[in-house]
Amino acid sequence: MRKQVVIIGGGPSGLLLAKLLAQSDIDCIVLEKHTKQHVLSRVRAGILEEGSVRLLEKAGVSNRLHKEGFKHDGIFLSSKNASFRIDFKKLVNKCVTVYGQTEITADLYNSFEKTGIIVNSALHVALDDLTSKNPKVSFVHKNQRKVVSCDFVIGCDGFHGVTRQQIPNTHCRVFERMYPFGWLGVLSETPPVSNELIYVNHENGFALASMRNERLSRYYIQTDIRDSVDNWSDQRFWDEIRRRLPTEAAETLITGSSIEKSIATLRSFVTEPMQYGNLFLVGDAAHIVPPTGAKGLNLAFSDVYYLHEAISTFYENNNTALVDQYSTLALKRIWGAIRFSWWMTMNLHKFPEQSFFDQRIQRAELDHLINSRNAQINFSQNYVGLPLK
Ligand code: FAS
Ligand code: PHB
Repeated sequence: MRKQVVIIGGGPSGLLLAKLLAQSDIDCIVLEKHTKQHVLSRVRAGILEEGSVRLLEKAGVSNRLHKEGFKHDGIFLSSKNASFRIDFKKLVNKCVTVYGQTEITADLYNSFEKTGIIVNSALHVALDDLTSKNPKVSFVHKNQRKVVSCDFVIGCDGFHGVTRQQIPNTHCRVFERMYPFGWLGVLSETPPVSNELIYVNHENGFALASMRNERLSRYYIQTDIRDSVDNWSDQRFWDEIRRRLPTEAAETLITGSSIEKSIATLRSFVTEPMQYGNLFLVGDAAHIVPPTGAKGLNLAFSDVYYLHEAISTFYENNNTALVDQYSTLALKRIWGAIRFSWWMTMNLHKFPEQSFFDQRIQRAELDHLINSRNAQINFSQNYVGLPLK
């Protein structure tokens, strides 16, 4: 088989890139190791920056998003039971949209129906000749081994995928920080406790009240890094998040059975560069942020924006400038989001063995944000999404 572009990974970044490339009449294929049902069973991100919404509109998959998504003009920060609202609309005239990653992935899958572009259950993907002009990707599908030669191989296979491993250690450098705690996330068919997100810095640890729609709530609490979902009955979870939420929210919290419950580890991770020969890394395959800043999915989409621009320019004008510059361009914005996600994580969580000095610095950081309009403008610019250009 011959394709212009082979994309490894049928998560949100792989599907969105394939959609945009197909719109540019670029012949591509997506190789996803799991079934569509498995991919759509994941519950992950919930917040879209304006740039991500524009990109989904450009891809022609934003109808349901505009019908069912919720625009949010601000968020609440709560510490020592006092809540403070940061008004993005007033400060930077922008907003974010609440619309689950699961729904985005479903909208993208549905837009590919019967095109044959997405191959699910594509197993044992292997890459060869990445530094040649004719890289090859082999995989097993329905017990048949297939080989695709192409111009570009795109790694959209997430943090645990195979593509990042193809870059020799001599050609890349990893920057990583693990955080000494996890996030226990619960999805429940209950009305959200607030009409905007509440981020909580509490003496027991971080908490976040979010949502998917008027009937579906998403909550998170910071847990010990060694904790297990088995230790958390629904009742224990609701009792703890009620302790951490500000009084008014705690008193109006409506609880119910969890329909999804999982613990995610938190890390900051970047691999540089994000390309090797004709292999290009996108999204979680290249970088990971702690979900505190709601950046993971949005960063994956900004990589898609840069790479689609680069590849479509290459085929239109036989110009490799943007392709050669992809990693440099993408990393500038990535490090801005890595910094913001790190800052939010460092100042909203309880760190084991935190010194009194560090506790006071956390308080001083939050006080500065609450008392400085410039700090709120800077916070808002980061939360709604840094410019793509
Ligand atoms: P993904 O990991 O979504 O997709 C990669 C795809 O590649 C998967 O479908 C996988 O099956 C496939 N794949 C892997 N190896 C393969 C192989 N060898 N061959 C073929 N296919 C292969 N972000 C937020 O903004 N907010 C959040 O609250 C949030 N919560 C998260 C919770 C969890 C538990 C996790 C893991 C991530 C969370 N994220 C969150 C980040 C998340 O949303 C990612 O940023 C987003 O999924 C990135 O999308 P992709 O880069 O497409 O990677
Ligand atoms: C979510 O709704 O899943 C969510 C929202 C904001 C975050 C992280 C997760 O920072």
